[in-house]
Amino acid sequence: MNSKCEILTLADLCQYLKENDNYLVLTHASPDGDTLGSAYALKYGLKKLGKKVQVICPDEIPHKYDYFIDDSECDFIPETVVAVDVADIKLLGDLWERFVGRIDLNIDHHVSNTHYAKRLYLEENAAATAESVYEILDELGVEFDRKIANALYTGLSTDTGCFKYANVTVRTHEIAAKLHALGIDAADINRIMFDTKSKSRVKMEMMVLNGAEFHFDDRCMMLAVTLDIQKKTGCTKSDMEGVASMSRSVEGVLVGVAIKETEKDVFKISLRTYDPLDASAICKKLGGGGHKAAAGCTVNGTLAQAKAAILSAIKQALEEADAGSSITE
Ligand SMILES: [Mn+2]
Repeated sequence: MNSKCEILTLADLCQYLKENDNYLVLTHASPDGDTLGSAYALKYGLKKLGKKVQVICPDEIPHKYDYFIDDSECDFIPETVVAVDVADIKLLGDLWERFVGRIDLNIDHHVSNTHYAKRLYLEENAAATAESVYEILDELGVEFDRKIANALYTGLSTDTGCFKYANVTVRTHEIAAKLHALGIDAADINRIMFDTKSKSRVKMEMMVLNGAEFHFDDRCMMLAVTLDIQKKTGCTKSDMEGVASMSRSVEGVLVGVAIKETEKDVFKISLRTYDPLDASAICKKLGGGGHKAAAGCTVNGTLAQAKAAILSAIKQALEEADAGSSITE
């Protein structure tokens, strides 16, 4: 935690954005709809105010986001570095060492934010960083257009599982309604984001579900996407998004776990939890973090060791939850 990190109000933030220029906007690695939608909406909005802005993503951007990505006019030397939807400097992936101590501003909504930037605008109750970016551009007096609206709607929709998750608030719907009014392609966006799968993804799901494990009276469902499965099905990094959410459809499951082998003996673990479990608290025990209902961590070792580590953290959380409920009953 950086004590020198200045916490900004919306007014401070807007002042800062007006006073500075030549922005470099960074997304997190393994980009999702929120980090990309927020970054590009911020870019298009600031450009309308006459600023120069370019976005850099540490990884290749999946083609499914093409409808709101425009990387033209990037010929300038960046001065002000902004990270959006990036809770920890290490989530910049291969770029993190280059930007350590050099992030001027961080706009985020993760409770686990590590305050690594010089300035932070953090709205922990926002369902998506895109909600904050909407408010910021509105406060700056930016005239919204369809391109901005498509980017922001993508952020809202993807971080809320198509407006289904517990993080959705009245404000989420209000902002979505305002974006709708700008003529966005909501149905097309949601089909691309939620209903369209590659054949490799379908094959991967079949293999992963075949090996599904249930623990703790079937309250925990665990799925593993090993390197072997990835090789056999040809699934890409973006094909592996949202595996943990597959647990949502299984009756009685309180915690869904997806274990992805990213390289030999390195496992990226994603958790989805339902009340009263706190995914961020469980992942924190293994050095990770995130949101209450969705979080992650990385474990090194064998697959068996990775499974044992996360199961032990979950077991403890379930025991604590059981103890808590017996007190209140
Ligand atoms: Mn987000």
